[in-house]
Amino acid sequence: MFIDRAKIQIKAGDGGHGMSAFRREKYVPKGGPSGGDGGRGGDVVLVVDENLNTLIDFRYKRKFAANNGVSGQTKNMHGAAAEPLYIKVPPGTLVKDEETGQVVADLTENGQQAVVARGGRGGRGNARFVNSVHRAPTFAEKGEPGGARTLQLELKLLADVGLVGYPSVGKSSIISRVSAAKPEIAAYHFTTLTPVLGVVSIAEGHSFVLADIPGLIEGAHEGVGLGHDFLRHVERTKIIIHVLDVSGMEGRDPIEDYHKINNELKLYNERLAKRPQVVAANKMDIPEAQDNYNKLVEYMAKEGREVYPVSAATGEGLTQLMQRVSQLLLEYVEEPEAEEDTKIYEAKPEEEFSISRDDEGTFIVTGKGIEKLVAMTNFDNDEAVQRFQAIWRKLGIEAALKERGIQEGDSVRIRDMVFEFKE
Ligand SMILES: Nc1nc2c(ncn2[C@@H]2O[C@H](COP(=O)(O)OP(=O)(O)OP(=O)(O)O)[C@@H](O)[C@H]2O)c(=O)[nH]1
Ligand SMILES: [Mg+2]
Repeated sequence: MFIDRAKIQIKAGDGGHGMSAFRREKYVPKGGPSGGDGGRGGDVVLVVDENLNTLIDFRYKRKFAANNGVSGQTKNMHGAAAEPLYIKVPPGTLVKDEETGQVVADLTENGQQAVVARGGRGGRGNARFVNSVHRAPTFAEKGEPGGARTLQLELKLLADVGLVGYPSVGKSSIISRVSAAKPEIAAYHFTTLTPVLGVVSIAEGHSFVLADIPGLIEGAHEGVGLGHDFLRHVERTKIIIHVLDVSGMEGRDPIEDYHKINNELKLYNERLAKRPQVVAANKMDIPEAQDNYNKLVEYMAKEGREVYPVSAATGEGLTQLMQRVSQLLLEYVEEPEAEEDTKIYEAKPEEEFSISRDDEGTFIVTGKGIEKLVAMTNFDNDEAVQRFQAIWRKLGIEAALKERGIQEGDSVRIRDMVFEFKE
């Protein structure tokens, strides 16, 4: 089965902790502060590898974590930064944030990269907190936690050509004739449940990727049948082969089918309806087909569409059809991609804090800046706590809490830290 969606959990590395240390010098009882900074945590980076064409590997490995930065050392030695963790994805992978649904990256070109989680900054060592007032700070910052999120990966098949048509017109029979793909073929509708890709070789160095998708029926654009899920696979193809059953063995009129299917394409996406299309009149080996074919040729001449008589049963006409399609591909001029398709979305700027209360009356402070400060503060050290309080006042959190009526002794929670409010 073709897997084209995957969910992965990623975690960038935490920053290394800053060190708190003092120089030891002869004759100097307490030398200057000399704790080094921690190194940056590793980023998590997605990178396109053109040798991949499915997301199947993510079925077996779903969690990825980059290494943490190394902690700072004594003698002002900084900890090493961690290497980024690269995760390979196939071209055509659309990446969304699971929680917000926001598009994080649209990866199409070989080698293209997207940083999907940033490593945490290294904590600063105590040497960095020296100022005119504090000559010998004893505290250091902890490393910033690395970003973590769940990503939804979605692969739109990068097929050049799509086989489109009613169920049972012979789409799978055609792909199995012209490529090495071996999809199931049967006389009932919706035999094909997921798209199948095949490589069609025309001549040495000339090949294209053909996609066989489940049959479409009326209402497909709004989810009737199976087609809707797969129309997005056709979105990125350059040419459509519209397969019609001209044998009439199912009692339908091929010209009517043609209009119904094109209407579905149009309702799904106007651009899809404008894609170059060639008509394959299939099942020509059946005697009744000839009559319908003649009518079809006459009709399509007016429509300005090329029609190719083929039989997937005997193989007749398929070489000509594939050669023509290959020719059209060479002539194909890329449509300019809609701008939003290629944009890499930047993370939101850090928002302010907000205050809420839970059922027990605990004040809950949320906000990226303050949460980061809590994560990076070593609360075992009095000086670090003092620094925390100074920033906390500067951010206006204390004033905001008072405005909300906080009393001495009330609880305040930030992330997993709970403390008692004191003036
Ligand atoms: N006589 C004849 N039968 C054909 C030809 N092409 C396909 N068939 C038969 O038509 C039936 C449907 O063929 P499929 O290739 O499964 O059709 P499909 O369009 O892929 O159908 P779905 O996957 O259900 O959308 C099968 O019984 C095939 O053997 C042909 O050229 N001649
Ligand atoms: Mg099929």
